[in-house]
Amino acid sequence: MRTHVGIIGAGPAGLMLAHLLHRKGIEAVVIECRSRQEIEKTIRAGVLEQMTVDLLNETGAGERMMKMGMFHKGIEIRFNGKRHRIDMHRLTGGKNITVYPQHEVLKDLIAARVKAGGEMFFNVSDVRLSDLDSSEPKIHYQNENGEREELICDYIAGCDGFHGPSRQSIPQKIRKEYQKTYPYGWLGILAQAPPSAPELVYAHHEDGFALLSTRTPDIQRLYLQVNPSDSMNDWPDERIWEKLRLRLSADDGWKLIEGPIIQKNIVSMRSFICDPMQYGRLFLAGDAAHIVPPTGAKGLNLAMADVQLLAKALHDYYAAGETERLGRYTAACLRRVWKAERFSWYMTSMLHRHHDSTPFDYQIQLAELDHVTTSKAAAQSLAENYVGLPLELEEPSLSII
Ligand code: RFL
Ligand code: PHB
Repeated sequence: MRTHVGIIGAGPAGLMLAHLLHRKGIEAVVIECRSRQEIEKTIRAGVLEQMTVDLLNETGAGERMMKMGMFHKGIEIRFNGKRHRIDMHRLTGGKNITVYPQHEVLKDLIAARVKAGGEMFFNVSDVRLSDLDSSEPKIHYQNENGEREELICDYIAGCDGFHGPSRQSIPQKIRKEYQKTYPYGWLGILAQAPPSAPELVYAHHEDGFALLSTRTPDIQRLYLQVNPSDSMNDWPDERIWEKLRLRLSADDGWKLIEGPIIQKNIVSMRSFICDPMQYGRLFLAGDAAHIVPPTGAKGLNLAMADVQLLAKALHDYYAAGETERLGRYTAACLRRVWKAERFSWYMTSMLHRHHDSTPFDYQIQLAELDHVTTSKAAAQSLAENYVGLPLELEEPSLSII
């Protein structure tokens, strides 16, 4: 089989890339190791930046999001029993965030791909990449019937997440990897209960971090800081509610609305960057190239930003034989990715409880929380990062603030 762009992975990065390429008349084949059904029900991200929302709308995939999504103009930061609202809309000149679950975005993008008649193969296995530094890079895999396939491409997009084979296909001596693992995990739950608050609440408490998010008018999404080595057996439902009540408590009598827990899992927290994001004719996008801890709500949004740049660069090549933008892909992505890494690390450090921190460190952390909730400049910086930094397609020759 032959195609222009072989895409490994049907997550946000792979599916959005296929969608953008189709709209530019560039042929692509998507291969995915999981089933469509599994992809469409895996619970992950919830927060979309304005730029992601605009991209879905501009490319005709935003209709359900505009009906079902929840548009938030601010977030709340809670600590020492006090509630502080960051008015992102006002602080950023009118930008919002949208809460719309990742698996719903994936349903919309899969539906768009099916409608476009684009090729997409689920349940593949044993995926390998070869000839990356030639003009005919190849993807070898086993299809869902157990037959070996070879996909000959002009370019390969490695959109296969953190554990996929694409990044590992870049020779180790060329890859520089930066990483940080955090000494805590997040226990995430879905609870059948109406929203306890109109906006997201990020709570710092001496006992640990908690986050109140939402999904639908009847379902809440909540997270708790836990030990990364904890298992679900350590967290019976009653213990989860007890900790959520404690960590989200406020002096003004605010009440957490509780309900049956319908899903729960624990994820680890890490920051990771692979530089370069390109080798020969392989281009990495999304979690395959970089991971952020979820506190800044940036992972899916970064994946969407990468593939916008990649689609534009591939369009330059197919429309005009121009490869300059493909050559600048790593630099263009990583400049913004590092800023999102910084912000995600900042939110994580500011909001979690570090059990080995000294009393001095802890007071500094509280001072940071106090500063960001009382200084307009600090709140504005948080807001502009949270709603998403602009996607700079060109390198500025002169920066003026
Ligand atoms: P994905 O979503 O991991 O998709 C990769 C796809 O590749 C497939 N794959 C393979 N396919 C073929 N062959 C192989 N050998 C393959 N190996 C893997 C996988 O099955 C999968 O379908 O990566 P992508 O597209 O880069 O998207 C990244 C996002 O999924 C991720 O960054 C976000 O979920 C992160 N994230 C959040 N991001 C946000 O922007 N806003 C949020 O509010 C937010 N909240 C979160 C999050 C991630 C979380 N977890 C679970 C880590 C909250 C949580 C709890
Ligand atoms: C979510 O709703 O899943 C969510 C919200 C905010 C975050 C991370 C995840 O920072």
